[in-house]
Amino acid sequence: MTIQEVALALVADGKGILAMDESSGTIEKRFTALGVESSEDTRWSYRYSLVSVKGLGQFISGVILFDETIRSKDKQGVAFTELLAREGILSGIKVDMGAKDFEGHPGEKNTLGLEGLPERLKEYKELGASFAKWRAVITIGEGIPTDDCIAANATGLAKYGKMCQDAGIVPIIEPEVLIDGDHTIEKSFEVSKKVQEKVFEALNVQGVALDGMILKPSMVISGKECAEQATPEEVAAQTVACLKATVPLGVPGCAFLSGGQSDEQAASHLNLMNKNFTDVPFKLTFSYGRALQREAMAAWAGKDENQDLAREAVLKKAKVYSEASLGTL
Ligand code: 5MM
Repeated sequence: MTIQEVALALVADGKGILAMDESSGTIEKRFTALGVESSEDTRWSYRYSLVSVKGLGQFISGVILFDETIRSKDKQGVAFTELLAREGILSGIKVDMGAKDFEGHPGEKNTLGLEGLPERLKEYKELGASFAKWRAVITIGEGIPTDDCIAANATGLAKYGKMCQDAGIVPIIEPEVLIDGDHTIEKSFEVSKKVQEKVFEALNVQGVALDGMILKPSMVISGKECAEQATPEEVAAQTVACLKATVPLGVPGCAFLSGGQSDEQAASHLNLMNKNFTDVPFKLTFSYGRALQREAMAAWAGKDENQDLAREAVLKKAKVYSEASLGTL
């Protein structure tokens, strides 16, 4: 498949992406919250359940894996990527090395991982990856984000994007504006718009082909601690307005992250966008991590015998978000 075909397939009607690319630290945090130890065995048990769901391919176009998982196999020696392929699901890989403290800029992060990336991409392609993901993190707070932080993260995303396309891999470009803080939805709009504009400027400078990439944005939403929370209709309207103002023609689609929203919010916001705005020139779908996995992980609860419960839970959630991506929920 060409990168253009992969990008289109990722945002095919009624389909979205399952993000299960938690780094070692993040998966440990999630397991610990359930009282489960994070070991190679427990991670395998949980993640095996997610890649072996019969019927998942009806709702999920691609799954983002972590380095450990893209190398994993089932008990018969079949690679996880092959199990996914049998369901018609594309495999993706997280390639950033994490958001690190941005020197000289207290409270801000810059995502690293460009060093040696072309070699890693080559290996991941051989392992079955057709797309990749890199997440940049922007925090809203007193005097932040700074222009320096936005520029550094936009450049990182764009350089990663170009390296991916040169390797025949579709880059998912993820500039996450965090929901943490007491900012208003207006502030979220202002920052998201600026960040997305700078990201597309940087993508242009690096020569990233717009039809061979997917944007993974956060929604325009009130900060978690904001006293006055915007309504779901406002979130949908502001998010669509922001993307229409920043996403150039040619980008096949945007696949949102859930970013700490509840499952219900993640479903209703996406549904309202697709129901109320039918003139958007690109697809609006999901690339959820927590909103797809929360119930599945709780159902699994560290026990192999609960794998079927995890499978049922993730399938159920995938169907809900699939309907939301069509605006028919
Ligand atoms: C699944 O988590 C991904 C990796 O995060 P870390 O590098 O922090 O371990 C993360 O990038 C995820 O893909 C996105 O944030 C979307 O997940 P949510 O939970 O926000 O929908």
